Amino acid sequence: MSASSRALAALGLTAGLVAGVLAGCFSEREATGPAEGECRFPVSDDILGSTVVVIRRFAFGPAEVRVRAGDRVTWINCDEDGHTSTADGGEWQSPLLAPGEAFTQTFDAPGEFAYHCEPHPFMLGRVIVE
Ligand SMILES: [Cu+2]
Repeated sequence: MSASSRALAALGLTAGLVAGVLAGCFSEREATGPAEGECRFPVSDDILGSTVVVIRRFAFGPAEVRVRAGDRVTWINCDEDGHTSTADGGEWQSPLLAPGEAFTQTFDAPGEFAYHCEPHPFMLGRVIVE
């Protein structure tokens, strides 16, 4: 392994921990919350500063997040299947996220937004913008 690829691996681990910690901050401390440490994402401006929703085991975690107007929410797909973040009311639509892909949406106006996963309509979530 070259020095540069080792550096990239270390960066990926750090990003995974950042995402895990962020997700943990917003979880309800349930035993079923997203596990940490397995999912690695590159550090990006989109993820840093976002409220992170982890997609894992066909569920959004946490299923409900509260943000302030102007904030960003980033969904990261830590699952082994493709998923979307699709607003029930059409306010946003992510592409089909492959494992390891992320999608960021900025919420400018207050409101409550229910969303689901298009291929798996039983996957439900909610973003509350205050
Ligand atoms: Cu899905």
